[in-house]
Amino acid sequence: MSHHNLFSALRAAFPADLSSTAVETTAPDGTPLFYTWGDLDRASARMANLLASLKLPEGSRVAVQVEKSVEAMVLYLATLRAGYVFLPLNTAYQSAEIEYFIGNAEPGVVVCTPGNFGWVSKIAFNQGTGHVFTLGDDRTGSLLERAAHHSDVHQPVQKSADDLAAILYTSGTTGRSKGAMLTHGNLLSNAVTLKDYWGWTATGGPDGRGDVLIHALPIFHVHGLFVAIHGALINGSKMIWFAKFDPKAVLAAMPRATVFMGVPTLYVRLLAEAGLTKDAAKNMRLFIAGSAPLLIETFTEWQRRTGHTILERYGMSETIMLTSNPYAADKRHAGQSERRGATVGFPLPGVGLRVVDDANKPLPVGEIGNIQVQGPNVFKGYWRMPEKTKEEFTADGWFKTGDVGKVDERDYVSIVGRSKDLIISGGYNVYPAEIEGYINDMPGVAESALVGVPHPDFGEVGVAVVIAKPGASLNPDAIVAQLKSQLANFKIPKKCFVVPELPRNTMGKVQKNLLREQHKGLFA
Ligand code: MCA
Ligand code: AMP
Repeated sequence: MSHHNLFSALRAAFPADLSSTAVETTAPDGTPLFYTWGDLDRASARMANLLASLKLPEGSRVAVQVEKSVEAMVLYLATLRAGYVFLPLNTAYQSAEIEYFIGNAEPGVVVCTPGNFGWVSKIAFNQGTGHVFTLGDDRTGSLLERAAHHSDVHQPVQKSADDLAAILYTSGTTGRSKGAMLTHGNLLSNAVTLKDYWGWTATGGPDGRGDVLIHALPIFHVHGLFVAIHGALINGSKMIWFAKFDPKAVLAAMPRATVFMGVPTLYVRLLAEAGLTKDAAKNMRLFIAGSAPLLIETFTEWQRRTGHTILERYGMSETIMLTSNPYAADKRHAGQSERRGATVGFPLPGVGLRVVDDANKPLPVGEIGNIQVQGPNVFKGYWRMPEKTKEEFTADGWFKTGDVGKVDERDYVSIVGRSKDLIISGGYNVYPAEIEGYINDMPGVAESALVGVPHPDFGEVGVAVVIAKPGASLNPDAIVAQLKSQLANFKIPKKCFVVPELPRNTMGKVQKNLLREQHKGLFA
């Protein structure tokens, strides 16, 4: 390949027969839809030609907040193809959140749902964005109308491995979200590594045409957008595509599929289905979990019910995938092939991982410390935050993950905690500092603390503990109601308490561990 545009690598893996089905899905009205590989190629060419016609400056960002659809994936491919930078946004984000992202990233193009055009376009035009298109989940909107006027042939723009392909916002422990800049080289190297490590096969499988992926995750984060979509495309594998996760629909698709990827909550919800049996899962080759810790109970119960051992892996927005349990015997680690629950496996080929103390000194096997990583998958830095980027790397070039863990004598990595104050709820990250900031701004609030407590469905959820100013009286329901009007729904604390004081250590620091302990049984 003469250039490093990720789209070109994905396109090169499309099967020779472009008339075969690449994606099978259902329209919002229930109509079955089939997209061939040729459809993906032509539709992404049309959109890429539309983007090219806008004459945007090189490196322009295309910010996208739309419902999941195959056209939304095509927009991602078209952005790569046209050489611009894709910036996906969670559909749950509300106006203040969107205003920040658009203000910070200064996209040249914004694509939103038809229903949100009013408020999103106002924010975008106010911040200097030149073009706002709409895209509905039912193939409506100005993006497709405009793209239809363009040619369905397009030559992918030349890109070097170091050129930006995407920016993924990931919240900071203090202050606002940071845009993790991922390059064509980061994404491609990780996709190629995973294709091999997870044993993707282009032949065999249920219809004689290789692996078939059940895609049931949102496409605005690493897991659904990169790991899943790249995984299928770079192997020329068909996807059975769901706009929303529905355990019954996923179960029904298993006999026609071979690979499934999910956050732990999806596995918990599938386990609640009586139809999840060895027979239902007998055509499946591989179940992959990540984005949050998979409880050993879920791992074991899955084994018992389906006969399959979930492969758990670990990654971050800044690094894409870092470690994985083995799919097959791993020669780098004495041929071990065991997928071990409560571990995230081995560093992927090409990824360096070390566990260090607070002075960045590597720790011996089995000792718990800070996880640091390096490799071709590690991002280029935070968008327009050189100082923050510098802080997150050691002087000798290791990225500080903020995760705490250990490597055992068999080389398996386990994550045992986080040094960053972060709650992972159903696979979405909630940064306490952000929510506390909103609560602290409310009239009558002196201070607040948000802590994560165990939850049977979401793994972990946020609980807010609030202190009133002297003389003020606060209503916990009113606090939650106000947060709901300001923030994405998954960030809303599932419970709020107003109490006289917060536990503090001798330095005056709030002891969140005590609050966590106090409330750990709330949802048991
Ligand atoms: C929905 N709700 C949640 C969450 N999702 N609350 C807490 N945490 C959540 N994750 C709440 C809503 O606020 C709402 O509450 C109620 O549940 C129903 O909302 P709905 O949207 O209908 O929920 P759902 O469709 O059942 O969604 C649950 C879900 C979803 C399918 C588990 O959260 C999901 O798709 N999670 C996957 C996230 C993901 O892909 N993460 C990968 C990140 P109310 O009614 O009160 O408003 S990538 C990553 O982390 C790294 C790099 C990696 O390693 O992969
Ligand atoms: P994000 O900011 O969305 O990229 O989330 C990345 C974080 O998710 C990591 O730093 C980990 O804390 C967490 N994570 C991802 N995969 C796993 C896993 N398999 N086990 C535990 N934590 C995980």
